Amino acid sequence: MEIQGKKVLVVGTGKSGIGAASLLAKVGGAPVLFDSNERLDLEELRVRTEGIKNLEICLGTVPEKEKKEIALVVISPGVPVDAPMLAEYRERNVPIWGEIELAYAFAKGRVIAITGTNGKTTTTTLVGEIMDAYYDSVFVVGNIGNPYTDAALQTREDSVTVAEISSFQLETVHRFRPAVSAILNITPDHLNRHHTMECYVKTKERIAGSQTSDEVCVLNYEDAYTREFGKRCPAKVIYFSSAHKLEEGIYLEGEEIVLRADGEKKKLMNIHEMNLLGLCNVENVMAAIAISIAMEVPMDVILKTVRGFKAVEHRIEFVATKNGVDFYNDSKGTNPDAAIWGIRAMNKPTVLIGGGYDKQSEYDQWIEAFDGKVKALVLIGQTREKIAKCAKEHGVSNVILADTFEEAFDICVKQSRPGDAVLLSPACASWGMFPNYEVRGKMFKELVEKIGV
Ligand code: UMA
Repeated sequence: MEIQGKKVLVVGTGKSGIGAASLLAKVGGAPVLFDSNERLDLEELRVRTEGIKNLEICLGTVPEKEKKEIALVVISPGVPVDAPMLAEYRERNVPIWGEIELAYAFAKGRVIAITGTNGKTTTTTLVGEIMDAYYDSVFVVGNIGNPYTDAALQTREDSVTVAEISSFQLETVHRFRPAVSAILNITPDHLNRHHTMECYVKTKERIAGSQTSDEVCVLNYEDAYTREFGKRCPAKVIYFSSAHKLEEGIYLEGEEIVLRADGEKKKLMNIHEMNLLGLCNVENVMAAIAISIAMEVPMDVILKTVRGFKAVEHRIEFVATKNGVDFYNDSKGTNPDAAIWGIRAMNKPTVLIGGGYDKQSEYDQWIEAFDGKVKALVLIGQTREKIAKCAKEHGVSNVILADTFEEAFDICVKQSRPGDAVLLSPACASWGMFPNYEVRGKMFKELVEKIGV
């Protein structure tokens, strides 16, 4: 689509909206930056968008005169594709793109796109490091926190862009066609946004929607949804598995990660050579190896990078030992499934902080995974009563409600004894108490640092 001289409505004034407006201005479009929150500070927004030429900004509503001139709408990930404000543009057949689609339309080189309910950030970061060890021009973008639109115009024909892609971003991709895609797993999450599990699964599958047999899709053989998708995926499928010996693909045999290709079996590495905890990370590493093989990176480069790779911040991250108690920050455990991996990785009596924003999740499986390890469950946020009720139904007796994050932390310190662990792994998003999970995790780490000072 020709953008030159066209008016483009960019919805959302967060990182993605500003990145999209900036790209559009650079390629000769006329961006109109809009946010439905009319209470935003316009002056502050003008400062944040200072370098963007001829930018119009509207808050609250788009003026009628402006609406008629809009030739394209670009939405931020936080804007649902069924948002009522988009209906009139859809009726007029104005295309609605996500910022990923926009960035892709102007980017060069090959793209690796990684999605999944859990493990995306760790896998994206690891793949980014592997690509960086072998290729000259590498960009790591997307849901990880760097909008793709910020990097798109810097990419070259020989660039590799490693993109963490959320289901929110996949609602609005159309021609987006990665050289290698990956779906790590699909478990219930964001059902308030996608409404049904079926809809959530279909949205995830869009990552490979434009791929052909010339491209590759890496899938988890142990996840019923992704295994099934492999049968009808348009790309060439490479499976990884933590429980089955595959005829072709990468799998775990005892403690060894094994590659089987063209009938030949090769041991790649022992899982104790990794600096990462838990079976979920073994899966992330297997996916990263499969992606890197598809990107033609030599095996010695791949394995050297995997061996040197450390945990991503906020994902089962060891913070410190204070007074004999180990503190772990798993703020990225923003849904029950992610938090299951968090508690499974603990091998000591654990005081656990849970609760936060209500995404209408069910907590039974998470609480079942406590497996007698949780000596106290300290709950915060919108979901605290719902989780407390569920925990009591599952026989967890020591459940304590706190009003603030600081209060929850103090309770954890009082409840723990030398030899215990304190784990922040809330099974909920941070929204409502914090702007994002990073701020929540950083506050946890600051509170740990202050113990005994
Ligand atoms: N807004 C509207 N109309 C709406 C909804 C929102 O105008 O209907 C406005 C809000 O008032 C706000 C702005 O949109 O001013 C926020 O946009 P956004 O929520 O898309 O936030 P960004 O700062 O652009 O961040 C987004 C991703 N946010 C979400 O998906 C909610 C970030 O993922 C991502 O890092 C960033 O783009 C860069 O690509 C965060 C996230 O929580 C980390 N992701 C979810 C997750 O990982 O579970 C999917």
